Amino acid sequence: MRNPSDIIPFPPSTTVDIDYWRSIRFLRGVNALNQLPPDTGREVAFAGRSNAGKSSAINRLTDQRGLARVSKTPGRTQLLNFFVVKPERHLVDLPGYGYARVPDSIRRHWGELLKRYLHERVALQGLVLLMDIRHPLTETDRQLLDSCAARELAVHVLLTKADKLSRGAASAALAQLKRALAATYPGATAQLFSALTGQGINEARTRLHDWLE
Ligand SMILES: Nc1nc2c(ncn2[C@@H]2O[C@H](COP(=O)(O)OP(=O)(O)OP(=O)(O)O)[C@@H](O)[C@H]2O)c(=O)[nH]1
Ligand SMILES: [Mg+2]
Repeated sequence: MRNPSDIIPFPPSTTVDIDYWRSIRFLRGVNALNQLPPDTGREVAFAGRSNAGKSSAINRLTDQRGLARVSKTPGRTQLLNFFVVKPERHLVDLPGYGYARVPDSIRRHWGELLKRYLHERVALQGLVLLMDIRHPLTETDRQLLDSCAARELAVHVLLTKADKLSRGAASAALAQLKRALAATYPGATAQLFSALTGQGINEARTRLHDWLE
């Protein structure tokens, strides 16, 4: 028989000092593979459709308002933006996909850059895939998940803008997504997130910290 004193609690991310997140700094924007920082250490990338809330999530997670640029205009993040957590530890804000008004030539350039980064980057430990809770698991999301599955890259989904739905509807959307992931991408995990209210921030930080450290 187990008794409560047998249970060793898993240390929550709140044990990680807030300064760990606040000290994160912008390194540089990259628009060609030869501009990437050396492929050493560990990094975590943020991906998702344009406007899904990648930059907002990075700002919230790092507790820094203006670290990543947020815009009402989709397609704002046009580079692989690298942030330094500490030496040999990076976060990467990837250009959003699925934005119609980007010229074809530029879209192809980003598509190729993104694909090669995801396939070849050795330092990449995990992908945070952001999906607007009102439009989850689009065709492009699935393509990205397929790329990750092909190299057995760990994926954690943030269902963003959870504040846009009632609690009940948000929970239902999460349950539905988890069922869909279990069927096609077992191993991928998912949670609710809101950059507006801070919902899900500790859970997301715990995952990031596990990957980085
Ligand atoms: N209500 C609400 N709005 C959000 C949330 N996160 C982001 N937004 C809004 O959604 C819009 C897009 O956010 P961004 O963080 O710039 O999205 P992105 O994924 O970085 O977009 P790209 O850089 O274009 O790929 C902005 O108007 C944000 O204010 C959220 O959790 N709740
Ligand atoms: Mg952005």
